[in-house]
Amino acid sequence: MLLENKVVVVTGGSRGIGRAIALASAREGADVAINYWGDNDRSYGKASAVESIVGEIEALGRRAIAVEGNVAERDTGIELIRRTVDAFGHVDVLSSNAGICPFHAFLDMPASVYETTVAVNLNGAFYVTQAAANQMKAQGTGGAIVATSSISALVGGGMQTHYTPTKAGVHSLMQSCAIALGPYGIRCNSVMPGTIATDLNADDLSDADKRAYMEKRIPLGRLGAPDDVAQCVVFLASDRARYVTGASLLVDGGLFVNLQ
Ligand code: RM4
Repeated sequence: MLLENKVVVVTGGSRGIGRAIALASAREGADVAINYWGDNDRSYGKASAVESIVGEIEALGRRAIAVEGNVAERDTGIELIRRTVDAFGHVDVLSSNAGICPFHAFLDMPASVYETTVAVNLNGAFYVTQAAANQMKAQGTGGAIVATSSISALVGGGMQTHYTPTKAGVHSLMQSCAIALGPYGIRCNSVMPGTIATDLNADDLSDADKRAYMEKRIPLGRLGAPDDVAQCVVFLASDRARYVTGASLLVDGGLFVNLQ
C-alpha cells in the first residue's frame, strides 16, 4: 500500500479528478479529508456527490471527512487543515486539486468570470498549500503536496484565456514551494492532466466535433479518465517519489507532443 495510514487532504474531492484522487488514496491505505463546494445536490443517485464519496471510502475500511468551503477564501484552507487534524491527528499529503474552467471568449469576458477563475484556481491553490505546509512544518515529519496543474500550463486555449494562466501559476507555485519547503522535508510537485473527461468539460466535449478533434489529437486514442491522473498523484505523494520535488508530470496520452 503506497499510502498506508497516511492522511490525505483533497480539495475539490467530491467530483472528477479530485474524487478519483480521494478514492485512489483510500485504496492505497490512506484516510481522506475531502473539501467540496456546493456539491450537495443529489447527482449520484440518492446520495449527494459528497455522501457518495465518503461512503465509498468508508466501504474500503478507511476513514473520511467532508469539509465544505470555497478554497478562494483564505480561511477555507486553514479550517480544512484544522478539521483534518481534529479528525485524524495529522496531515501527510495535500492534493491541491480544486479548480474551475468556465469556457468563455476573451474579448467579451466579464471581469467576474476572470476574477473567479483566478480566485479559485490560483489563489485557492496558494492558500490551501500554505495552510497544509504550516501544519506539516509544525509536525516536523515532512509531507507531500501535489497540485493539479494542467497541460494548459504549457499551451493555450482560445476559450481559456482566464484559465491557462492560472494553471501555469499553479505549476510555478509548486516549483517555488519546492524550494521554500524543501528544508522541512516537504515535497511539492504538479500533475498536468490533458483532456480528461469530467464535469469540468462535459459541456465543451458534448460538441461531437470538438470531442472527435481532441481524441484524434491524442496518440493513445482516447480522452483521459480521472483515475489515469489519480494514479500519478498517488505516485508523487508516495515514498516512491521521495527524491522528486519541483517536478511536473504530464498525464495527457501524448497530447502535448503531438504536432503531426
Ligand atoms: C484542461 C484542458 C482540457 C480541458 C480542461 C477543462 O486543462 O484544457 O482540454 O477540457 O482543462
